[in-house]
Amino acid sequence: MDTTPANTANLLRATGNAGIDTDPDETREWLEALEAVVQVAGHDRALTLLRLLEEQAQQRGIVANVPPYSAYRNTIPAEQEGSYPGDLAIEERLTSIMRWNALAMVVRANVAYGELGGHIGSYASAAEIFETGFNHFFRADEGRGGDLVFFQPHSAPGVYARAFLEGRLTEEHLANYRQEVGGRGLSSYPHPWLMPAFWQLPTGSMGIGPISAIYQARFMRYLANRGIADTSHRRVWGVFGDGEMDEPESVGALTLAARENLDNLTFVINCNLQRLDGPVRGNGQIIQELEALFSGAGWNVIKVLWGSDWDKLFARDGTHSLLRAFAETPDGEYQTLGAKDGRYNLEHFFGRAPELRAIVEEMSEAEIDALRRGGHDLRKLYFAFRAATLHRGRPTVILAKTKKGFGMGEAGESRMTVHQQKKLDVEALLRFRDRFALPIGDAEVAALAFYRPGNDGEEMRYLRARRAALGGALPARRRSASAVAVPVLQSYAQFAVAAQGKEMSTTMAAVRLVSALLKDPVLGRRIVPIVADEARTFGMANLFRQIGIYAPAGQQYEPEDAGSMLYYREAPDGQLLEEGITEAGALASWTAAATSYSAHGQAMLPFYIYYSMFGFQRVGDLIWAAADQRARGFLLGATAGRTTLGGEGLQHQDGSSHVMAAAVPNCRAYDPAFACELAVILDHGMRGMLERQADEFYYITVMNESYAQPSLPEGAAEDIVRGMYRLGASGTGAAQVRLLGSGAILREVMAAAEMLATEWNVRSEVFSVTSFSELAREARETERWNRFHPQQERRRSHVETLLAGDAPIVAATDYVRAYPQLVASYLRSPFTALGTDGFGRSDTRAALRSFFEVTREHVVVAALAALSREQAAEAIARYGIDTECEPSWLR
Ligand SMILES: Cc1ncc(C[n+]2csc(CCOP(=O)(O)OP(=O)(O)O)c2C)c(N)n1
Repeated sequence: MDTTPANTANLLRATGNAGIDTDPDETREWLEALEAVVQVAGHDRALTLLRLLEEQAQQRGIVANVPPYSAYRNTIPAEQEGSYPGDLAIEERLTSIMRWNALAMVVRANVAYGELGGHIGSYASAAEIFETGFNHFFRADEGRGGDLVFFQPHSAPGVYARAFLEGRLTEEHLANYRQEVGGRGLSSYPHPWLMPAFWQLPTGSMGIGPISAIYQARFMRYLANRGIADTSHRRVWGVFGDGEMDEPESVGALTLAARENLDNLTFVINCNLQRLDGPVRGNGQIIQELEALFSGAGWNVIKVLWGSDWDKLFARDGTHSLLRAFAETPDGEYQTLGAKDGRYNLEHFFGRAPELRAIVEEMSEAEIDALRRGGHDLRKLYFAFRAATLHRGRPTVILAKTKKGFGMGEAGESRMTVHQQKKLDVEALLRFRDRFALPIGDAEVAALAFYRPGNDGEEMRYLRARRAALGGALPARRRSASAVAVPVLQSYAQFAVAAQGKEMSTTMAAVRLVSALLKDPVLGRRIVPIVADEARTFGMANLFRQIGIYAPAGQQYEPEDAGSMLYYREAPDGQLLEEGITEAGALASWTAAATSYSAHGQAMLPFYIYYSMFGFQRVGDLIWAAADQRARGFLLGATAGRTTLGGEGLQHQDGSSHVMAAAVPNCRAYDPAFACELAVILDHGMRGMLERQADEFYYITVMNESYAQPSLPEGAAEDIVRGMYRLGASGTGAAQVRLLGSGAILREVMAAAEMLATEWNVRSEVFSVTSFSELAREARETERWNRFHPQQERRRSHVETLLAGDAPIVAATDYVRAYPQLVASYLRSPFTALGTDGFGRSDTRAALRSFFEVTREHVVVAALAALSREQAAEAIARYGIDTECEPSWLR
């Protein structure tokens, strides 16, 4: 090693430590001493000395201010690479074919329709990364469950291009890219809902992929530690964009992955230095920033920055001039260099200093132009992937430096606008063909013909052999798992279905139901209770002891409450996932468990119980992705409603989640008032998801208000599931008014019915609405059927059947009015909705219900207002209702 002062100064500059060496001669002595130790006693001895020195320096209070990243070069030195196990020439040719078909797919769709969108530049930058995975690492099912790969969403055309070559997709499929409506089309991004036998993991919303990959890898370990499935040979791969890493979800769970030693997880970040509008870090270096971030979070970091042809340049560079120049080049400039030709690079990069120019003295401009970044070098990528799979104890991130739009030349390579580039003229296509030496004629290029080499040719044989060696095709999605028997309701839910007026809250009932199900010999071990630091809040502390908290490292401390009955028990086979304060993490965990039937062939039943306000509103996009992924499980929103949580105030009181849940097509949402309703819904949901393999999930809100619970009315179960059942009537004769009550406000409505009968001589019928969204869904379907079948006998929806006739309807809920109004347009009668529009606030339940005008008195006034103005005026006066105050949503 060159230890001259000039060189050490260069090295310090290259690593961001310029100007700190005040005594170069002394520096040299130290460096020579180190060099001598390495020569004589070896690496280990040198390392020991360095550690001891560091320890002593720290004792002396000397703390080094070392940049949290390494020099701007490949982590794996060329001499450690070894021999390549594949055929590089064939793989290069295959990669070029993938590139062409992916590009043709996008350009075709846009030539034909001009409005379908799609991306060329991203896959162009990621092709070698994908192909390295496909040819050497991504293991498919093999009957034991394969790897799970989160693909960068807008690089989907590359995955389709490969599936086309593999014979899994036809030319017709490719021609129908982004035209899904007529069938036989291909989704824009990975969408299991729309391509259920193909895509496993939805990644279209940036940030969801990275956090989901981490919790998926964690869930694999959970399954293994609990003895449910052997996942030891399986990995989770995630190919993500460098721009995508700015999403909070992308980085929010990195430390969990390191803390739980997830060496079954590899991220490959495609660092093409660009995102959509421009550079990811024009004035900085995203790769160095990501290295600092990931290594700080405890990950193993492998940088793949320079291709093999740079190795000889580094070998010639005795003065670290390359590293120095790299360190001084911001990403914005790398992008410009990437967009320009060899001459420009010679002048503007190598021309910066004589020693830099000397390194490339013998090279032509064309050779300089052909220098590749590491992420486009199959060989460099292979050794990085391999090192990741061999690394033990920590997850690995591979930071692969690429060029956005690689190979697109002037039509896109490293251009600011490349992300939006969807059309290429014939000249550009021909240049692309030539650039990658594709055996496609001019006419075929102009026609954007897809290319598949002969079935018996070298490429196709290689492609098939590689995938056969890796267990088959990927991605491929399993659609079902063995059914899990659900116990009969009476065996575990008697306390709820025959409650006989016993007081409890529905949250308490939910916890009791789950606790009882946990004891079921078949289903019990498949239940995955999940909390985000709210187990005590929801009365679940008994589960700590009963089933244990999942902690792969066990419990290496004596818990403070060790002597108590319900002590905080952590165990490697703990069943409860205690996620801490991360709703996003908890939801990602829930999704991993809720899709385990598909990803692992093991049906699990997750119950994630959380503050309902921090669900659909806070992590709604993760819920949307779970829906896309055909999740099966329960989300328990506690606490229901805007007035039930009393003192908690504005940001905690939920009056809107049911409106959002109603818009998720496969989410079945309920707001039950009674424990018996809850039990029936739970039973129905479990049977659907676990026995009938229905791709739906349940959102159920439960509340913390304790009151007398009735037994399940005879024959009500079916209607409870459909969304509404008749509770009874007050007064005699035909009802003059129908009262609908839901969730926390049902009891106010029941009381109002009594008041109407006794105080106003008005007969009313009362209905418990367990789900306005389910009622609306069926009513919508019925309405549509009737519209399209005008000459057939009219059908009636459930809500229409129960609410036939003209008597006015008053519906009251603890949610915003838009929730009950979901059904209003399907009914003939006048419909008044009472709800909790506006910001929540702290106060008692009674005060809040009065504020939002959902008390029994308000229900009475609303009912009377629909019947008789005089009586309404009288009731307003009698109940002292302030009619001149501002409405709740303006206060
Ligand atoms: C949550 C979210 N926000 C915005 C987008 C739109 N979008 C799609 S790709 C993209 C840029 C991605 O950049 P990067 O991650 O660097 O990947 P590249 O395409 O450069 O490889 C954006 C903003 C999205 N898909 N998801």
